[in-house]
Amino acid sequence: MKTSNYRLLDRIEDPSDLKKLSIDELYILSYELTDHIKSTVKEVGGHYSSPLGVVDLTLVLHYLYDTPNDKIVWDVGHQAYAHKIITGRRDSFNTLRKKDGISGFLKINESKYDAFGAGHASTSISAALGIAHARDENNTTNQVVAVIGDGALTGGLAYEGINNLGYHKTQLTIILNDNSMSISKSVGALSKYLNRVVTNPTYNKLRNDIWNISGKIPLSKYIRKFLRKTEGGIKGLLTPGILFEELGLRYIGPVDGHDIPRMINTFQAVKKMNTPVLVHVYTKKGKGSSDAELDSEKYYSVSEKKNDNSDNQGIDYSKSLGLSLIKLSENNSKIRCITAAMEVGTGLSQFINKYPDKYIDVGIAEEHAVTYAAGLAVTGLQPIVCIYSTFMQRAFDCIFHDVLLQDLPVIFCMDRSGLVGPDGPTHHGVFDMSMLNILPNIIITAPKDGNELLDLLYTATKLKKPFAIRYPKDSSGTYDLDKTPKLIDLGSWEYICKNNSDIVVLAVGSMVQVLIDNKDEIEKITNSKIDLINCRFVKPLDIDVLQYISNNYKGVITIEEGSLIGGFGSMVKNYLLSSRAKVISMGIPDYYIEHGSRKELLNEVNLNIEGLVNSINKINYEKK
Ligand SMILES: Cc1ncc(C[n+]2csc(CCOP(=O)(O)OP(=O)(O)O)c2C)c(N)n1
Repeated sequence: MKTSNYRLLDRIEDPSDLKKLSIDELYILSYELTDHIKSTVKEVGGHYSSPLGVVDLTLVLHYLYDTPNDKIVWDVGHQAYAHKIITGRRDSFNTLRKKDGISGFLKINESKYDAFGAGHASTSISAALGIAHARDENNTTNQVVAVIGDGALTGGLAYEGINNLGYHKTQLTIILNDNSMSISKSVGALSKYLNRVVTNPTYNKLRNDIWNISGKIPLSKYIRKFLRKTEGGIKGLLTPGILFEELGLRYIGPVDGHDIPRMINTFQAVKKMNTPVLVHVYTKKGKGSSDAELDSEKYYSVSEKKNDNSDNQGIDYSKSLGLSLIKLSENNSKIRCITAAMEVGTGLSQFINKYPDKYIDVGIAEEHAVTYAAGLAVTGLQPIVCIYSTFMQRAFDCIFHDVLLQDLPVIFCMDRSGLVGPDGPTHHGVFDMSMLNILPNIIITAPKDGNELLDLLYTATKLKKPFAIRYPKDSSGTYDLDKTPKLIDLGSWEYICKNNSDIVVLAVGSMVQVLIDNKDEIEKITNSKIDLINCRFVKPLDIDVLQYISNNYKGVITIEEGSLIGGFGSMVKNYLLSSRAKVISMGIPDYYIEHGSRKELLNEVNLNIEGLVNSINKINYEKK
């Protein structure tokens, strides 16, 4: 289709440039945008199949709506690459997700066209309704549009928004971007419904026929009314529209999300409606990339192209978790695994193949995942919620009310704990320890490697207590496939090295390996010997060891990949208040860490050799 080196895309500085284009030119632009996204993301890494699926929809929205005066609120924001490119970020698009580059999601301080920040799912309808109500109060007339995927529509927050919208009616257009996929296959009763309406030719044909007949033949108004009612009845039987209509929204669709003229016609009509409308658009995830169209799950995101093999570090923690679950399930029929739409990311794929009946994907529904697990636990089953640290935040009250208050043995495997890198502040898992620390009944742990992850998981299944295990997005170091799991004493820390030095480092999880790898160098630079303890239990603390530390060390350094406020270090400091030891805590400071590579971000917050050297020097200085 592309015939010259000259790109239309290079003339698009902002959405006003779109409005001059013909339909044919919009199609050419769609092709160029697709090409630009494909080549850039393959180079720098990022989301792939989701952004490709909405290029046409994005063009139509910016072509018809008067952005940024009209507000487009994208859900999650991982799909909004075309939006970024045509709203002034074409030339910076190759800095996507890089330190000091543009974000992979949406940010109100990145562009006036990003009407609302995103990263976590299912927020768009609530945010858009807030914006719409404020508009009404100000008596302005701009349009508000929320774009939400069928995956994000599995989240409870979206229904809370719809419920509120249908009751307090106002102009708000919800575009349901339906590609039948979340990251994996979309789950739930609603996605079945949506699938039926998109693929059900009978209903679509019937509806068209009824309108054609009633429009063309000079019928009496009674017959027309009857036909309309009939259509309503048929629609009610066969489509999900009735669900939305009963909730107070007009349902329009389904509309082919790659048919630009049809979408333009539809949205021109929708723009005139002064009520809440849901436009059901069906799109092809990965559109324009044959690989991603065939397997959108595999091409959900792609990694940055590397010139060396530095990322080849063996198996990561997610994979270690999956293998550990398979191993433990061989002798434990009570294990049930729960994911909130993160099957691949949490390393469950192999487990699911082996134990399809011991696994459930509840959709993007973290609150439900936790309370559902509590329900399983109360019957004697052994639920394991495999969840990203950052997404677990949504379920805070469910953890408190449904699990901990009833002391139910739910196990939380919290992947992506710590700094995740390019996904940035919405995805860093830095608050889980602080969040859980304040709650009674929970055991919080962090393994130093894959083998210890297996042992902690095994211990959790034996203890039958609420139990959280946190681990980073990183290589898990050692994971022995044929290792026999062993019990770890509750609250016990492990001395990794003891030189009878007067400085001890208390390291949590990912930080233990950093110390093991760099201890010699650090000791050389600081001219000091240090002892090192693997603090695999964050709660309860190892009181015996702490008492020993209190009596025997002059300096204590705590180091964790988590928030300093309320984290491990703060608990240790609290315990050692009356000790003569000087305590320095290293961790994530009290601000939101932006995106960048994991290494760059760890350096930014001094969780590195230099930071440790500085801490040791400080202690040595005070000792003098
Ligand atoms: C609260 C929350 N849980 C999980 C995720 C991870 N996540 C990002 S996108 C996505 C799937 C979204 O599917 P859909 O809304 O249908 O958009 P699509 O990618 O199919 O275009 C998931 C599960 C998230 N961003 N937020």
